[in-house]
Amino acid sequence: MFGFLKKGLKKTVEAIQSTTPVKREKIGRDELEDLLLEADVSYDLVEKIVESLPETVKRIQLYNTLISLFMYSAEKIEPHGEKPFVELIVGVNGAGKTTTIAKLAQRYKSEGKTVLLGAADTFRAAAIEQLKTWAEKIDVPIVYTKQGHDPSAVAYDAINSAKAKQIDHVIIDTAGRLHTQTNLAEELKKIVRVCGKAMEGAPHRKILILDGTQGNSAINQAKAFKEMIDIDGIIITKLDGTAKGGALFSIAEELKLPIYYVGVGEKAEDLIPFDPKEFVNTILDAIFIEEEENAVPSSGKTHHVDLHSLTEAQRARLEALLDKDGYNLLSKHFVSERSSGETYRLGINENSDRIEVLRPDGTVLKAYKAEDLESNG
Ligand SMILES: Nc1nc2c(ncn2[C@@H]2O[C@H](COP(=O)(O)OP(=O)(O)OP(=O)(O)O)[C@@H](O)[C@H]2O)c(=O)[nH]1
Ligand SMILES: [Mg+2]
Repeated sequence: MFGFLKKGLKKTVEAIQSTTPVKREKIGRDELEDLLLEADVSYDLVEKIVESLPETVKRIQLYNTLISLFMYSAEKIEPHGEKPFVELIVGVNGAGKTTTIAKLAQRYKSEGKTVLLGAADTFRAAAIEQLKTWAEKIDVPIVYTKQGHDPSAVAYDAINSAKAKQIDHVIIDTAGRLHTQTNLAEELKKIVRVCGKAMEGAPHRKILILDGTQGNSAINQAKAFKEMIDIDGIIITKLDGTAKGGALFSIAEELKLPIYYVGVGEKAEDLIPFDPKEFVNTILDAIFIEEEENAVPSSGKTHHVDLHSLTEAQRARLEALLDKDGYNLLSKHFVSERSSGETYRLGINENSDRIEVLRPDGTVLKAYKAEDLESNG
């Protein structure tokens, strides 16, 4: 598995190494800034990242900062209960929707699950044909209709057919573009509604497919889809063909959505579950000589809470304290103030053993004692 993502990130790693040809134990902040920009991490996020780091940065420090950007990747929706588990696939033209559907189907099949596809991109005849070809190739049933017919009807029939046959997974393709954006929004909303009529709770996951070669420019597009229908998570395609892998940091941070998988090629097996740790370590391996290191575990006592390795309960407690004071926890390193919309850095003061909300100039806005995270009240 590890080599697989490494292959997908080859171009991104090369871009980083062109900026930083020699691996080292520590890296200067300016150089770090350059290489993050080179990997297509958005400018704003690069600023936030380096702001939270010392003049010279060690691997573990950068690891902790980068990994915290993926905190939303922990929230996964898995199949449970009634069959089928319905997934609706959306995204702009050419993002890789149809190919990704084939990859997902292949994956579920290899896990011993049954799959049915719904060809609800009825806008283009070629789209239906393309999905049919994939269905034949990986040998799964497909529900489709003629070009121009109602895509919601396809979704409805696909779910009902799967219910009757006790099929585990339904994956529904959709059009990336219609005559207008409003048409597209209305159509997607209708498909979602109709899925819910065919089966309560469906679609269980609404997945947005983003073209990785677009880097950061995919973010605005993603926001548009998020407004149309409530997206649950993202799959990023074509990571193999781009040096813009760093955009995943900005995508995760901006959209606050989990990244389920990444596409690393055109074949049905070229889809890998996104593992934030592996992703961050692959990037760090291009910069640092040190071997993979994980966050230092907290001692478990109230003495010294390491912000980077808070337990679930501690994090929830910190979140509640911040919430009460008008802050939203964005990641382990950043909070935003609800009233002003300002973003502040979160840090641990090793001397006073307090967790602090810091202004850009380093002055303390608010502080929480480490032991407060241990109490229940
Ligand atoms: N290299 C590479 N190519 C990919 C990947 N995913 C998709 N593609 C290619 O991207 C192109 C577009 O993929 P499609 O799956 O047809 O995209 P789509 O979103 O369904 O497009 P429309 O149906 O036109 O909206 C195809 O040539 C795919 O082979 C990937 O992970 N890596
Ligand atoms: Mg398609």
